[in-house]
Amino acid sequence: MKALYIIDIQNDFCPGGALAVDEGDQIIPVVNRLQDNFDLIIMSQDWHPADHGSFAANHEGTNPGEIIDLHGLDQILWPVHCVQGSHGAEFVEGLNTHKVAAIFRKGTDVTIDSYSGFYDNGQRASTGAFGYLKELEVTDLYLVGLATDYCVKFTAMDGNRLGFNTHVIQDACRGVNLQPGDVDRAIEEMQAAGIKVINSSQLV
Ligand code: VGL
Ligand code: ZN
Repeated sequence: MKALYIIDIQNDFCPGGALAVDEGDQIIPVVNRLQDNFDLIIMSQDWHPADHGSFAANHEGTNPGEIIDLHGLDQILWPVHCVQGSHGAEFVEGLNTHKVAAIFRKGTDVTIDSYSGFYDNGQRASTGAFGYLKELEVTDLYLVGLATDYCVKFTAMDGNRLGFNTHVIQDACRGVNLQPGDVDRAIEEMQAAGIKVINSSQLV
């Protein structure tokens, strides 16, 4: 059984949003087309309380992009984004969500960030996605969405470690590139771990 996991295709990660990813909106037609290949589709949603510890605005004298120690973990500070109930946290309007069976929210604990759609950055709390996919006997995991060098990469690394035959569909992802080359390095890191980085044309 194979599953498609759509990562964080939310307004704040698209052009005009608070943490806009370059060309983030361009993956939407690709992701919509891809969905025909899957009988099981799930999504993640970055879903932060307004006082979340990953927001620079919540740490006096800091700016987005700086790294702080957040309860023992290195934390990159971000602009305020994907606040629970806000427009920025909503899925992008053009994204087809009719076939989506479940949505897993992450980043809800103010004390820790959560890039992966499986576990928080301390690998402590689970989103529930692993148990859900396991129960449905999913063996093959396909990932698309935003952002390649953060949430897609962390979800792929966890999925791979959890034993799924993990694929990242590269042309259905875009990255932040906080430092030039971050996306290329993320792709290399995923491939080195045994994750298959493919193109959507290899599916359809
Ligand atoms: C993400 C930074 C902060 C992502 C989420 O979805 O890749 N990146 N929160
Ligand atoms: Zn976030």
